[in-house]
Amino acid sequence: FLSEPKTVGIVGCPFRGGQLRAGVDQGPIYLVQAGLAEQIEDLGWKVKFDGHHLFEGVERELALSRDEDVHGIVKNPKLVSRVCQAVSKSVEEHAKKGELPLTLGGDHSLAVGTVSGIFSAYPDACLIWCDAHADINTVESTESGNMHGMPVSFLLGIGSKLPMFDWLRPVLKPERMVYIGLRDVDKAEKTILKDHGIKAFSMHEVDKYGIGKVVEMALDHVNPQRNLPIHLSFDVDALDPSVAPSTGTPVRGGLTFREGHYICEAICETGLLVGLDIMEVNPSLPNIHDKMSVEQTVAIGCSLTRASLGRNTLSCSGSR
Ligand code: B3U
Ligand code: MN
Ligand code: MN
Repeated sequence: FLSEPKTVGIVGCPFRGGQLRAGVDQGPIYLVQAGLAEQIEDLGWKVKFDGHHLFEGVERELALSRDEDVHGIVKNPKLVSRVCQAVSKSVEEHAKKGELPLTLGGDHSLAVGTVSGIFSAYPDACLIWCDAHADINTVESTESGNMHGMPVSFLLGIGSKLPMFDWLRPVLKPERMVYIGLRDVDKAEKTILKDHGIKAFSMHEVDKYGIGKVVEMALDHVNPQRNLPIHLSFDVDALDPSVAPSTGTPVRGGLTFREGHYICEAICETGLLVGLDIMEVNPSLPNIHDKMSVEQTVAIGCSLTRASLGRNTLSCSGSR
């Protein structure tokens, strides 16, 4: 699916409007500062990166948004919509040029943009969502009102539509996606998953079958012939907090370092990866003084990316 020379387009998204904690907007800046672009080049890719997205007026709007940008209990819907529309366009443009868009978050509400952008370029794509959370709350079911807990329902077109998301087509079908790593799913989300028959491999299945079998079963579900383009949306909180501590909503009992990397390597090996998100790296958590945690989490964001793009030719022989 990708053109030669193989090119990654970095879409840096310093955005935090889908949740309440400050700092997650610094994630992409830290990842790039850690040398991510050079690391990808070292793997033999051409890298396009002309600076992080400038979401103009975001800070001002976040300050205002407390009273003005709300829809019921949903927080910042206008802002999230505007940012996601810009991200969608940028991801779609990269994808249509045969480049692989790598989106650096930022909070996971951004995936409304990344996934819609990828599916505009590749309507038959499938989605692998690695996360502790299902992020599938609807406008009706959300208890927090935080949009990073809702992107999947928006992409599927379930729940009531918000007027500011007029631009968004429900590009995703329930059978075209699969989760890995779930362990903190709201009651209402469980009902949604069940009602829509969405396949999920929670940590229980990772323990039961091992990560190798889980990834194989996940791919068998969304990509049985191994011929469809894959988008991987990786929330670093899928990993155990001992591995990736600097994230806004850590949940214990997560993926080990190797399990997380194995998922990326196995997807890389298919040669079908067309889009990648590395989300929810928050360098100002758990606290600003905890430098080791931040370095460790940023380093993991980089190494998951390398694993997805072919850490070395031994572990990745994908040719497409
Ligand atoms: N399901 C909860 C919690 C949550 C979802 N995603 C994250 N946290 N990171 C919610 O707010 O919708
Ligand atoms: Mn998430
Ligand atoms: Mn999460």
